[in-house]
Amino acid sequence: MRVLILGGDGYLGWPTAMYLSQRGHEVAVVDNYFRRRASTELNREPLVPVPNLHRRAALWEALSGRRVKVYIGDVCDYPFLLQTFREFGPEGVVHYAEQPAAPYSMMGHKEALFTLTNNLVSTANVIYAVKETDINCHIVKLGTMGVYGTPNIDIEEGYLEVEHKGRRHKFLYPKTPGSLYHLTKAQDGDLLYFYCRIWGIRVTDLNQGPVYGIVTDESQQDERLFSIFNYDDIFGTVLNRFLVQAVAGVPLTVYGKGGQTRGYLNIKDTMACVELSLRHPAAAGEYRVFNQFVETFTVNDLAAKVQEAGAALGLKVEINHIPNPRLEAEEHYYNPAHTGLLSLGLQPHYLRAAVLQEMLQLVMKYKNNIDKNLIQPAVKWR
Ligand code: USQ
Repeated sequence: MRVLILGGDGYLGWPTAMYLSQRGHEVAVVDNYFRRRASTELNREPLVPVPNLHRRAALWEALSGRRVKVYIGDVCDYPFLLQTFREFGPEGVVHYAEQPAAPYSMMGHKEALFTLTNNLVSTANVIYAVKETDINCHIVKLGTMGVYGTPNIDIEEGYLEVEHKGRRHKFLYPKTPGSLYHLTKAQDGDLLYFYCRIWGIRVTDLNQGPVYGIVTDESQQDERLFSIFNYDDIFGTVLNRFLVQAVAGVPLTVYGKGGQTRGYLNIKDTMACVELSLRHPAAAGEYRVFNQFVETFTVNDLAAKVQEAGAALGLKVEINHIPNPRLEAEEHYYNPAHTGLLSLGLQPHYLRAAVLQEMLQLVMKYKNNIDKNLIQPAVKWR
């Protein structure tokens, strides 16, 4: 299949490119280097420096004999995007080209407007490019579990059947996002659902939980192929941060009570979920939603696991409850469905002690790169 990956330089984009390329798909990546620029501007460099996309594609080709095409440009620039679609002719497009960090979106007016504009205009451009070039091109958009918030009832996979005054109707599941970033993921989903109904486009929205992991089978062959791995307070996700904190000897930063529960997955499972979705496309006019995670944990569970795995490696890991910079429920009910991807054949990687120890050992190799100033949260929700 010919697959165009938008946001191909990011934490998920580049490993997805290699994963699909390794499996015989014809892959092209698009990126405007926003994430790299923002990391540099905010002095939040990733743990391991990685070469630019052209160089990574050349390295990958030397290693695998497979070519990944690189387009540098902005998905919000419609003429550029349309030209890329015309040239490459994708049968599937993976849309990762959004500003992905909740704290970034809550920094201030500039970052809020950037997040809103980038995430919605990019999605609208993808929809128009598909309509203009090939209405059957399947859009796989990365969503987030965070669109649902933490309601006091079970979370279904995308839709909720409601009975009201004796009649029944199926609606999109109500959305209660907890950051502006998460709100834009609710809004881009609404946009896609609208154009599924109006133009009959094919869409899969992958409502993903926080991802952890440093390497995939493809990237572990050469550190220059690693993902952009952030552990800072803005771009780092919780478990990745805890791994680095454990190695740096900084007490783990549990926000508030630590009862916040989310659905987690290994970066290797993200790759598999995206490929499964591409191989089993949504029908014409279908807005298909999968909840993309494999197991749920509280922040306290994660901290305890990292502490235990660290102890096995001789690391003394302390856990610190610090004031929560976010506004979120710190103890709540959480029971989301996640059967769609399993029924397509996903074979989950679970967060076992050995997996944690392997990740800690890898971080230990780069211990000297850790900047301890990047760990405490600097962005508050209000
Ligand atoms: N948390 C801590 N300590 C930390 C960092 C985070 O206690 O040092 C807590 C947060 O308060 C939150 C939970 O851990 O309750 C998850 O935080 P996170 O930073 O790992 O995840 P989040 O900001 O929600 O965003 C990440 C990705 C985003 C993705 C989302 C999935 O950055 O792109 O959409 O995970 S979800 O969380 O299900 O919405």
